[in-house]
Amino acid sequence: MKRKLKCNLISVLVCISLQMFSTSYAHEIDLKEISIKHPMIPIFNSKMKTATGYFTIVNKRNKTDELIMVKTDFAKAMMHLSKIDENGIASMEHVNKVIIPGNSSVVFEQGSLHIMFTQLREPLEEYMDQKVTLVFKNLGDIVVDFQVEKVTQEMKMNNNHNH
Ligand SMILES: [Cu+2]
Repeated sequence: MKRKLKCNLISVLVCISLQMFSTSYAHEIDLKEISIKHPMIPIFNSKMKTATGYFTIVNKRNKTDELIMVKTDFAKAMMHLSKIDENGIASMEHVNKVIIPGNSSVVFEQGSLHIMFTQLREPLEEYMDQKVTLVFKNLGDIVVDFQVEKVTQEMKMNNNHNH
């Protein structure tokens, strides 16, 4: 009897640690109210003075929420929206908040919404995750590990990030 109990306890512990591992590996936050999918920061070289952050927010509630601020220790962070005008000129503007309607998702991606990181404290390095706090009006602060990923030449050429 005693022995069986011990075995069960061990399998529960193994199960918990496996779950913890898979969560951190996936770089994904899945809460009851919200999911943050594939948070990543692409890097091209080690001399970058600015960087961008991409991810997807899935609002699982019926209620609208708003992303009202982004904070980090490694850089100054703000939300930007990239646009291309009728002459094909790319520009971006600062946005104070991003509305996430209930039961829908908002994608931060290249050429659209993104987090702009400036005044980097130290160079970003591949596999060195960076913590970013997303501040929601209703849900409050959610700390997310952004995966720093080296990107291909192709993506670099498409990256028209003019400041
Ligand atoms: Cu920007």
